[in-house]
Amino acid sequence: MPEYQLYCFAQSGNAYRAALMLNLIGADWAPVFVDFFVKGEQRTPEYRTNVNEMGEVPVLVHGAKKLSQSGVILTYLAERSGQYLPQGEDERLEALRWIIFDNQKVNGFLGPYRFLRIFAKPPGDPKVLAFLKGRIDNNLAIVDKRLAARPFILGERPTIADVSLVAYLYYPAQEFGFDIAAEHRNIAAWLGRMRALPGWAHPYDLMPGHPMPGA
Ligand SMILES: N[C@@H](CCC(=O)N[C@@H](CS)C(=O)NCC(=O)O)C(=O)O
Repeated sequence: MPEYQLYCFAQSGNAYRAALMLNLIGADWAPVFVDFFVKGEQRTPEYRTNVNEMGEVPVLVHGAKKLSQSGVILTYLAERSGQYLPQGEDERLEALRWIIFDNQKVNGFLGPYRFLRIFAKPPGDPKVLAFLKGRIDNNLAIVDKRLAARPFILGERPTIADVSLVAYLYYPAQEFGFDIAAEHRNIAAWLGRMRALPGWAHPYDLMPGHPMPGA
């Protein structure tokens, strides 16, 4: 059995953070498919009792440990492997600051926006989508500005702050209805730098469930 198991599915950018990190550190891991779209498995009482009381992916299993929240998983893997690890108190706090901003305001809006656009039946209310799009544009611009002055979020080296922030950014532009890389040149260059890291793989190649049945 592989050392790590990751509950995930291909369309989840939240899970991609953890899957990508496992690949980047060269971990021995295997995905455990969660049928989010057809069975809503993450909402079942069994899942909430046995896997994650929060009813979410990703969940990382490592021996007796079962971790959820991608920021926690990234921290755990960075500390265990010594890779993508922020160094010293200032960097640790800075990484946490960007991971929280990402979870709440960057990919935290981008994920639901894409979900409401292409997966929800019926699709989301246009007013809700317009609200989210305004926040997304604003927050991506903040990340783009940050990356104008440095190659990675904390500086010269990639850390878990970068692995967190790429969550939804490699999914195809047509899934969002706008092209993030074309609209944000510094983000585009940074996504290229992240893509060049040994172990990088696209979310649709890394996690099971793509294409969706019937798609
Ligand atoms: N902040 C969490 C977000 C996790 C999350 O929202 N995952 C979604 C899938 S992309 C989920 O499982 N949602 C449960 C549901 O909608 O029922 C993290 O970073 O791990």
